[in-house]
Amino acid sequence: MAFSGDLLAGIPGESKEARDRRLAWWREARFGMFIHWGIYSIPAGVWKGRQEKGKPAEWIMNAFQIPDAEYSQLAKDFNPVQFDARTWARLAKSAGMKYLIITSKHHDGFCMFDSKLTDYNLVAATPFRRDAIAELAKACADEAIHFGIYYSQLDWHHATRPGVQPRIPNFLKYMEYMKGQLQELLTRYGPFGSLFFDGDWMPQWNNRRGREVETLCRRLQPQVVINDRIGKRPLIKNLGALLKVPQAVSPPRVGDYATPEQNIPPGLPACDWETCMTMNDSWGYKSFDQNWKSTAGLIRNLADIASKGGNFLLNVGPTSEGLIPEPSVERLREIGQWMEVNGESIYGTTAGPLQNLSWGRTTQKPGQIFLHVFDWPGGELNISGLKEKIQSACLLEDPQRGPLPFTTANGNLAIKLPEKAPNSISSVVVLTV
Ligand code: H79
Repeated sequence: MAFSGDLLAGIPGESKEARDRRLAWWREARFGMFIHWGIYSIPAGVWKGRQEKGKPAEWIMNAFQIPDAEYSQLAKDFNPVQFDARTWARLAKSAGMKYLIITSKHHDGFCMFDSKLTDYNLVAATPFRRDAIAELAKACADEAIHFGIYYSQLDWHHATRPGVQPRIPNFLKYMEYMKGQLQELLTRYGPFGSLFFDGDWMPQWNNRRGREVETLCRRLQPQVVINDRIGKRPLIKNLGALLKVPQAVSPPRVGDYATPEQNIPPGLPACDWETCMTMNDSWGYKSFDQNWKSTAGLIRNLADIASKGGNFLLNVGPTSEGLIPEPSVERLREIGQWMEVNGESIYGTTAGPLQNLSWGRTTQKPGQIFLHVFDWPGGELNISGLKEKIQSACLLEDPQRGPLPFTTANGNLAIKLPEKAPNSISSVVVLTV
């Protein structure tokens, strides 16, 4: 496809109605699992006795400037015999996650699927000899979880050295390789929910090349949802990931949705977006990183993100044995318990009518407003600024959904609450309007 003129988000020429239909499941989902898994899970952040404290585990090749000829030997030791795709898909499901995205190829260039275009893959180069992408695609289909893959266009296996901004010789040939691999993925593994590209900051990437790859992907799977890193984002969005500080979110130039990384936007974005985030400080498994976020923090992040109309893609980094670390499993189970009771305040909601609240967050659906109360006031919750006329109020934690008494006066809503918070992390009051 020839490239000309302004780039718009989504598919050029696609109607709003068609786009809304295509993204409907994704907007409804609100919560997904990210999986960073590759041969970097063997060193797990330690190389020749030295711990890498700054960069995440999947960046070890770059962190220690390991030559590809040396790094690629890790494949011979990759044998995750404990890997069970069904267990991972069920764990995501039990956490209340509706989609799952796994690394098919990270920056190191190692392919986690049975690619015919390189032997540097899980089936040809490891004693494991199984196709993890195929097994997960099947498990997700069985568990009714939307399946997606991460694909890094940055590739140190093809670059001259594992740089932050590497150069890939003969880039046109590499483009054909990438497109060939995406063709393999999009034709052999069933329907994909979404595609997560990464590495758009590399000097050789640009919007025209992004459009070219996007066009191929959409020709093969017209319904697929694609992230903004298929295009070339402005530098500031990359810096947000690096500094982990909130960055304003703006509509993608190419692709369907924006991807703040390790941060939640400060305001209310006017486009589809998804925050991806780690539970500790690394995406890939890092043996010594115990800086785990609390379950409360993660649940409040989910509510915060939903209150601004975004999705939460929460990461796990399985070990080289094929196991999701216990601290992650524990948090996912606890989030699942909260979602079991309070999920309707998250799924299918849009950004809340009230923003910048001191005590919590709000989300909404037609006819309902959800008040996510983080700091329980005890006795009474006072809210001003709601335009809607309130018909009733109750707590999602209350199985009987008994009505909470409330009064309205001068645009102020006062809801009578039990003294003690029903949930110490976030108790949700649902208002019928
Ligand atoms: O896969 C995970 C990370 O490995 C990957 N994205 C998530 C999902 C990631 N790698 N790096 N980063 C995220 C942030 C890095 C930003 C930088 Fe830059 C790229 C720092 C240096 C190069 C952009 C360009 C900011 C400064 C220059």
